[in-house]
Amino acid sequence: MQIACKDSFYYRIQWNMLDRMLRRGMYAVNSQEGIAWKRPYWPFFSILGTMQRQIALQGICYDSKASYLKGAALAPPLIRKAYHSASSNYFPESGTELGPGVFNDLGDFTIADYFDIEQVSAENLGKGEGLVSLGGDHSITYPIVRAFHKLYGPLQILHIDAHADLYDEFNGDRYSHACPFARIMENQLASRLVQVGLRTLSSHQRDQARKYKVECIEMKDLNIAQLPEFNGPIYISLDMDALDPAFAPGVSHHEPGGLDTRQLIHMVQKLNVPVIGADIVEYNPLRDNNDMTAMVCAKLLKEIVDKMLEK
Ligand SMILES: [Mn+2]
Repeated sequence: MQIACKDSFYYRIQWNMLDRMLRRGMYAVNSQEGIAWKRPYWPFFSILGTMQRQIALQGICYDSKASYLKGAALAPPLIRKAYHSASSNYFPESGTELGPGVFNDLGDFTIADYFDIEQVSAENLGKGEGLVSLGGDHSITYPIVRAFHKLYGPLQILHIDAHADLYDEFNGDRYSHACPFARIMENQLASRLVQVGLRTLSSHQRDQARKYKVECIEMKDLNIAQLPEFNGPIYISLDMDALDPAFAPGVSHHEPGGLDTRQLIHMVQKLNVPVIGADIVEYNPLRDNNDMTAMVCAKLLKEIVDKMLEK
């Protein structure tokens, strides 16, 4: 293993890994080939070192920044219920079983103040190999990404959504669910932002996308076989309204002409870089039919977690 130059993304990520490995009972030794990881003989640490890899999971029950309809705050327990439902199983399509033990499930957090989301996420970020957040309206992504940025530096972000969420302000609120990616780019929290599934770009948002050099892939131009390649670890922000309302009716903003579920799964499966975190947002149970959209969220959660554990 090579130690990358200081302040680089890989430098930060390697020291984060060092911390994790020490906690799991592994320790690092310097050798001529670089740093090698050893597991102590002491059986207790050996057992710890072979424990199942876990992804930290948090539910953010928050929809105060939703501009049109409330309800997304009710989503996290329903996505969990769908994930564990007897109607399916714990196997993503790769065939690796992802049972309940794959999560360090930290439960659902009721948020009083918007900025508490960063604190909660920062505390939970160290409790697994990556952190997945179940939302909540899309405003939660900005404070979550702030927490990631503190640990990893600027992130590459894959944002899948019908909307660019790049408004400088919306209805007088700079932290509206229509604004998180303007705040992320303005504060230089992302080294790259790729948006897929867009079909609602306003003139202002086109200007914002140009200003912040956002790579927008609109639905009208989408070629699912030719998506941008990333060159390092990424964070995925998945707004369920990226899907066509026919596939995910349980969202606040029905925007026709969207992705189908297969395209979205394909997009996740084809990623060939590590995924260090993700959020699944804007599921609104009050608009759902027979928990169909909860099951789509659970399916995507399974595929994303599979991808996170792949590398
Ligand atoms: Mn959206």
